[in-house]
Amino acid sequence: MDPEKLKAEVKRRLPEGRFRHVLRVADTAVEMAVRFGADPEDARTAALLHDVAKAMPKEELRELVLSEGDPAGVLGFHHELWHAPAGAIIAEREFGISGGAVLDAIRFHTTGRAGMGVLEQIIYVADMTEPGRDFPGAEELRQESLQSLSGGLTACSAHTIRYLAGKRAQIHPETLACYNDSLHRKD
Ligand code: DGI
Ligand code: FE
Ligand code: FE
Repeated sequence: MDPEKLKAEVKRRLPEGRFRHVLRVADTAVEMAVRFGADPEDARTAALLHDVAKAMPKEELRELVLSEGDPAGVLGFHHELWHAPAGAIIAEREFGISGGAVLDAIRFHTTGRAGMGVLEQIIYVADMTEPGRDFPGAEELRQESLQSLSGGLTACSAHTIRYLAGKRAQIHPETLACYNDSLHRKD
């Protein structure tokens, strides 16, 4: 789909602030795609759609995820995790996206997972390091991600795990698997 049409359709589905985050993730992901050798147009498409389900009511998200049988097992975890697999389903069914890598990048952008492809890693890291992110430590994550993609992946997943453990939140097994896997990647 033409990026301008895609943007207009995503804008319609999201509050203004969330839409601006999506645009910053797209710019960051395109830059990273050029640097780390992914297709920039796939990076833009995946980034523009990564949070497409973010504003949907919880019950609709549950129904969508259930319609595919919840293969990643997110429904037993915090509902914050549901918009990622739901977004991949919407990207496929409503936006006609068929590239498996783009759909996987959307599907795993919140938890990550072991064995992520380059595009998946880029969307995961770009989401946490886009220039609007101003949580403590965000600048360090940006610096690490400029140096290496696997270093950025380790830094971002470690940050998320610390943050979740700090508030005694449950950590999804794929979030931990993403961190463990990132440690023995080389790029
Ligand atoms: O949608 P965004 O806000 O742009 O970012 P996101 O989709 O990466 O993450 C949404 C939230 O999900 C974020 O606050 C961190 C949280 N999260 C990531 N992994 C886990 C998690 N929350 C729980 N409970 N468990 C996880 O494993
Ligand atoms: Fe998200
Ligand atoms: Fe996001």
